[in-house]
Amino acid sequence: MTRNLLNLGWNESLQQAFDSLGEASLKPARIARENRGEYVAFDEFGELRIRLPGSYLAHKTRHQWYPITGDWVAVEGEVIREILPRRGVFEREAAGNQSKVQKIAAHIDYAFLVAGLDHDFNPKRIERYLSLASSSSISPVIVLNKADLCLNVEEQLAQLDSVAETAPIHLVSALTQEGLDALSSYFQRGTTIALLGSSGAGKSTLINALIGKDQLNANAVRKSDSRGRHTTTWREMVLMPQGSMILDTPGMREIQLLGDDEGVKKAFSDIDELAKQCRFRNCSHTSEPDCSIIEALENGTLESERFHSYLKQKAENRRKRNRKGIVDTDMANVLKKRKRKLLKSISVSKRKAEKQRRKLSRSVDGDFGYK
Ligand SMILES: Nc1nc2c(ncn2[C@@H]2O[C@H](COP(=O)(O)OP(=O)(O)OP(=O)(O)O)[C@@H](O)[C@H]2O)c(=O)[nH]1
Ligand SMILES: [Mg+2]
Ligand SMILES: [Zn+2]
Repeated sequence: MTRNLLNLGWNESLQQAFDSLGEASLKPARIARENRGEYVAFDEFGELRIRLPGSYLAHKTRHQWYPITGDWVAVEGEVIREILPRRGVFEREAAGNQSKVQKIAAHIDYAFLVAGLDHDFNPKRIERYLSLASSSSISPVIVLNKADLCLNVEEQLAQLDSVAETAPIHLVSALTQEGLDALSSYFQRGTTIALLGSSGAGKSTLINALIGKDQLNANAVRKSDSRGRHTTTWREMVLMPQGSMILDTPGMREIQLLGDDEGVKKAFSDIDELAKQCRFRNCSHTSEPDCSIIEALENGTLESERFHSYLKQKAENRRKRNRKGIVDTDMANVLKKRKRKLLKSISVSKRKAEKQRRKLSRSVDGDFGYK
């Protein structure tokens, strides 16, 4: 095992799996990024571009598996021949389909759940990320970023009491570098760390601070609500100077976390439970008698802020659904118009051509007439 391979996360069990392939022409490589059907990978000599064999691409549906970021593969030249057995797979529910899981990355040791201590701070969301990350053999670590912006850290930390038992919590600032030293214990040679968290939490900034140069793009958040701009658009693994790998991921869109009313129900299960106890099934929780939500709001068991964000999320979903409808009909109209225009231009050019032809034949006749 060479030093370089060890830095990439190569280990004894991968070596054994690789040896059992028994092909002298194969070499191990680790996938750092997918790029339009190609893969950017690292091997012991550096970066290389690899791809799936042609036969594979021709029969897409026949194959059950595809390489994902973080995968170890056996390559022959530039062609991927095998994917080595995976461990530490990070997966999540596929967008819009709760019953399907989508594999995001493989061979992950730690998942850093990055949350900004600005307006974006949301303990429920952290819990949800935690449940995503702790489904496999990955150790979750909560990284509360932007400590420099937060005056009431104690208050925020108190809200995380319930999750503190399942994951260590680190307070950092990617901007001032405060608290970054404590993270270095995770960066031992050969470990792979994936960063998760909403857009604008500062994942890319944090990686840049950790590797000590601006390798990844970062972008300002909206001032009004600290929402990010989805700056990172692909998953990308970077080699750290200490000999470990770090994976930057795009902030998941709210729609993927709480994409539909099912998602809202999951994230706000307490409110959902309460609503079930209202006298009326279609209770609007505004003025109805025997409304358990109004009751809970009054006696303080339900925080009005939480109920507010529940309503906001539901309204947001409704708006998204509507907008989709409008966009769809808009698109249909545009297409119709375009088609009409196209037909018109065809008939115009046909007419023009006919005119041209007649003119031409006339002038040719004329020519003959002169001779
Ligand atoms: N004050 C302060 N700002 C920070 C800190 N970390 C990041 N930021 C800022 O937060 C903004 C968003 O940072 P990014 O690193 O782009 O966030 P991201 O999580 O990678 O976002 P996506 O790529 O969209 O998922 C940038 O303007 C950063 O400068 C911090 O510790 N303190
Ligand atoms: Mg980013
Ligand atoms: Zn009610």
